[in-house]
Amino acid sequence: RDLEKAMIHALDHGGFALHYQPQYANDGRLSAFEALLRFPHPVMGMVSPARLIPIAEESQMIVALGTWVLREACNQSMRWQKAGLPEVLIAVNISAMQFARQDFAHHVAEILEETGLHPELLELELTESVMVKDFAESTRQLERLKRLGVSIAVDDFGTGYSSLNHLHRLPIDKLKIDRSFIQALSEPNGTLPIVESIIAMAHRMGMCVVAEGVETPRQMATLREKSCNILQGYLFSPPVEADRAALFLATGT
Ligand code: G
Ligand code: G
Ligand code: MN
Ligand code: NA
Repeated sequence: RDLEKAMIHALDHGGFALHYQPQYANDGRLSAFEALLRFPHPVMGMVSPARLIPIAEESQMIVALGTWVLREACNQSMRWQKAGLPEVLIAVNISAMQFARQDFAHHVAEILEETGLHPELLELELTESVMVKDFAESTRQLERLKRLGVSIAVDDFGTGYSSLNHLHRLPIDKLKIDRSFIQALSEPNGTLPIVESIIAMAHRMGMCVVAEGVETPRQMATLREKSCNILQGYLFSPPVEADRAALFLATGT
């Protein structure tokens, strides 16, 4: 495949990039950045990670690419710190195949050590299905990660098959409500009851809640009123380059 070849080349030649989308606390303060993979292809234009990740998983390239993403996100965070900017949490998406590897936690530890990033400043985003696939093994993996001091977020929450019975036994810090629930928030017979329930449940379990895909002031107002902890979406900012992100950091907004 042409795209696969281009990706292998890009991995060796600095052809990938990360963009950063800000997340804001309920009070409006900048709370984190989610790192998102970008592949500017000379002919195909920007290729979406939704296409890249499956190709990388099929070809085993995902391990090398995932390593690059983690290391680059950690290095970027350190560059911001060294430029005198305030510390900020950085969230990195982890694919099923990365998480399934026995040595994944060890690998994260190595990257933290190599880059010098404090583990408290790193968050790993995993989907529900990834977490509950092999429940016993996932539990061990998550516990190893928690021992390092990194935090764990469930990405696209509400769209998977996971039973709550499984989820409540895992060491999870945050639920990210899938954007499909946020988009239908204000519709008649919409998702407000579901979103309210997720927030209440998460809080009772001591978890923090992030709303993904917030696009309108009305969604923002509702989510704030319902005590959703963190908001992310185009209303605030799309994913941006590191230099733009630094400006957000400098002002705290
Ligand atoms: O950024 P965008 O909306 O195009 O992302 C599309 C999908 O790709 C999202 O589900 C997102 O979680 C995923 N994605 C983006 N960057 C990464 C990455 O670095 N690693 C993994 N595994 N998935 C990513
Ligand atoms: O699956 P995940 O939550 O990791 O997907 C993140 C992707 O969602 C980002 O790559 C970004 O491009 C996209 N995204 C971020 N904010 C919004 C939004 O407000 N609306 C929509 N439709 N997509 C968004
Ligand atoms: Mn995500
Ligand atoms: Na995702």
